[in-house]
Amino acid sequence: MAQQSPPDTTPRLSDLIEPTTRRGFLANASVLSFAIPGLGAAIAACSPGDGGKADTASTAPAAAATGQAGAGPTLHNPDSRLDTALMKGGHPSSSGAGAAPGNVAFHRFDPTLPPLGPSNLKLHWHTKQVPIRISEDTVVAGWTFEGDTPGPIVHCKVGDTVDFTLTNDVEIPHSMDFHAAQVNPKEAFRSVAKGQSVTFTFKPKWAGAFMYHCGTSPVLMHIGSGMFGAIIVSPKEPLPPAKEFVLVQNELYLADAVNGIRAYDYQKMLATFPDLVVFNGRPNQYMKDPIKVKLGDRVRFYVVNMGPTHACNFHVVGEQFDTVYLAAPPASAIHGVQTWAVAPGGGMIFELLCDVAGEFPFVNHGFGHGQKGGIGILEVES
Ligand SMILES: [Cu+2]
Repeated sequence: MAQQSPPDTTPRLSDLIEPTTRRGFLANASVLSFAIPGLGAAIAACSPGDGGKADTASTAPAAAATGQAGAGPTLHNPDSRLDTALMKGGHPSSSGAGAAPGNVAFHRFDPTLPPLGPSNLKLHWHTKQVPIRISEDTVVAGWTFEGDTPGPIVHCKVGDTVDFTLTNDVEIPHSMDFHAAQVNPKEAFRSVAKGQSVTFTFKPKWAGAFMYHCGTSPVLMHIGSGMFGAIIVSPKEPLPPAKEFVLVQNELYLADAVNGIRAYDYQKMLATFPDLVVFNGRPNQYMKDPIKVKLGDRVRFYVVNMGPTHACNFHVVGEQFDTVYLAAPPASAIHGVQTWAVAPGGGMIFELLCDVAGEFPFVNHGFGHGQKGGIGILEVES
């Protein structure tokens, strides 16, 4: 496919993922900021009233097209004029999170479901580009909500009011899509440019374990670069008491390290062959630091699969789920389950009674993926 010449200052995805050029780009991107040269102007050029999206599209090959031989420029979400795919010069990669990786500390992502808050939940989040240490030897260039991947765990109940504002602090347009919401997506889930905010309100109608994510085009890139998390909606009538944990699975597709930081690799995302498959953003983190409960506890796992592409075939070695809620609890329960696949973009609730002490691995039983980091330990202490 014929490639257009890149503009003078704005990096394109196809350039950024080519190692030599990416190195050059990273060298140019100051360690003091995540600024991507030219993108500010590009966003401004794409803003509403700039003369029409057709012009923008004609000069900006959609990022996805760069990864698909023979595909022409494609608007993935033409109703959202600020979408990344419409930015002049094409789509950036997640490179540019240019802090010194040695200073980035690892932290275990706490899987504990936070307690319910007020029935009128007000959230004001910011998008941030930050380096995240996901293991001893790997720092990724994260695109995040609130500075981590996954983003914060939200916990509310059916009928609560969630009043949400997203402010975009970075050059790249972003947005928010809550799967627990029933709203007009063109309005509520629209992309916002740097310095702008979007606010919307919703009342979850159904209980369950839901995904949230950035829906800016190309969605694959934004989910694949870490912009996601879980919103847990409890039913009005509480479920039986349990130790409750949230496990978010996602795949990571990473470029080679440049200056100690690995960017997410969009071409690899398209190829769907992940480097890592992880729970709560970090490979094997609950192997080293297990999730601990007591003998006799009921454990409830809210398993939400961010994908972006593969299933989470959830299983606990040495245990059986006495209850799995396929959809809204409590009506959707099935019983006596060994393994169940949670689809990308989906969530399910898995319960077991810890009536045997020991160390129980919880895994993605699609073991090609379990082996890549989708495994942890549930430790039942007597
Ligand atoms: Cu985004």
